[in-house]
Amino acid sequence: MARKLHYFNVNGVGEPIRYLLHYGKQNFEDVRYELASWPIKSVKDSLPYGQLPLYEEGGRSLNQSLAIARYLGQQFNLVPTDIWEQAELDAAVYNVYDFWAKVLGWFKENDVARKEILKKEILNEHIDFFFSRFERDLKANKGYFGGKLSWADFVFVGIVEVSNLFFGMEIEKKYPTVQALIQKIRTLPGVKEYIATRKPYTM
Ligand SMILES: N[C@@H](CCC(=O)N[C@@H](CS)C(=O)NCC(=O)O)C(=O)O
Repeated sequence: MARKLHYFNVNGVGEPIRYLLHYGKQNFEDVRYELASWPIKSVKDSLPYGQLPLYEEGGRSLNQSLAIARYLGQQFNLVPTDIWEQAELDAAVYNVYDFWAKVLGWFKENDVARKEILKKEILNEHIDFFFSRFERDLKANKGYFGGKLSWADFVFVGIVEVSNLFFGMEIEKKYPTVQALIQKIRTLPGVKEYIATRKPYTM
């Protein structure tokens, strides 16, 4: 079954999908677009909502990073069978994306003064608000969002990594359980080899 992931040559919301595909030992075409040459009109116009990532499998395609990650999670035994537990993991990734929305707000801001204010808010308030809660939830669940490895852990680590790159920091330093989860994901079979061979991302 031919698989293809279209995303930018960055580690944003598409990187957890790459991790999942490598963890699942899947051959896939990792199609990467350079941000500097975006938009490529013919590609953008062909996307259902004009944005990446787009995942293709067996002649069908799917947009929305979380839908793709959850779908792959199902394939690789990273989604629990209990529907309450599934919903808890959905909540976990939405919590992570609520943090990501703050980071994106900063990233997309063009006004220099306003951008600086948003950065200060993230560094002084939002990181502590969200990460003290992520730390609490992981601690209460054996170091994972769902008590054992799940697709939510992949999404979380991807978002921490890109946020770290944006702000030139290691957010996880103050949060040992978060730090441990990042290490666990980075050393998973498949993910570890992928990280060792990928080109380092820059801002
Ligand atoms: N909710 C979407 C958001 C996708 C999104 O924001 N994609 C950005 C890159 S991370 C994009 O395609 N930007 C280029 C554009 O909008 O032209 C998802 O999670 O997949």
